[in-house]
Amino acid sequence: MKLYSTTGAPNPRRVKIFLAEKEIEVPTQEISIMEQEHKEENYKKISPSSRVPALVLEDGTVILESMAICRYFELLNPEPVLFGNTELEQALIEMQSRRMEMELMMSVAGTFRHTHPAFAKLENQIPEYGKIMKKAAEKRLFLLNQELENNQFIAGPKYSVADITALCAIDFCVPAKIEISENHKNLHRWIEEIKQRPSSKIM
Ligand SMILES: N[C@@H](CCC(=O)N[C@@H](CS)C(=O)NCC(=O)O)C(=O)O
Repeated sequence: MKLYSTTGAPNPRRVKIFLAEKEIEVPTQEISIMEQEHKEENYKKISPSSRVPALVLEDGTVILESMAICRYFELLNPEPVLFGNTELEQALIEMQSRRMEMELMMSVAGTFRHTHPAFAKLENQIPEYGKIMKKAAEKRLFLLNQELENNQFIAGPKYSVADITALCAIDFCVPAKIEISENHKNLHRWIEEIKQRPSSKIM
């Protein structure tokens, strides 16, 4: 089994944090996005759309998509449960995971991809689109702060995979140059708490 991953990139980071929370060790191969290794023919045989992460199993089966990889490990190694136990927990975690990915992570990543000079060689940058994405990210952070008023974690009283996605999106605000307002007290409380977990140090 081998995990193809890029240090610092938010999607592979989600998988690495998930694995750390479960204390699972998987041999990992670094793929440099900046050196465009993900666009080389050998890697495209694994991930035809040139995306990381990718998990290759012993029999050669490839699992793409961070959440599909995480779900695979959740089933192989259920404890600690990160996708929820009861029907309701699972539904709420799925709901928040999708919202954190599609509404927060996508807008932060869109800002970075379309505005960061280092990404100009990899993206057909449209700075106006980058600005729209930045506004969307700021709006979503405002809403997240409200949602955390009555919730310890992103999907309720338990740490879950939704917290992992939110953390990776929020940390990626730094290179994307999106500031998290000091007024977002609930969000800062959550960040402080999540940062105490050893897994959050993984990049
Ligand atoms: N939905 C995919 C997204 C994967 C993705 O976009 N990964 C980024 C790194 S965070 C990537 O491979 N970027 C390469 C590129 O943009 O050329 C997942 O969850 O794994």
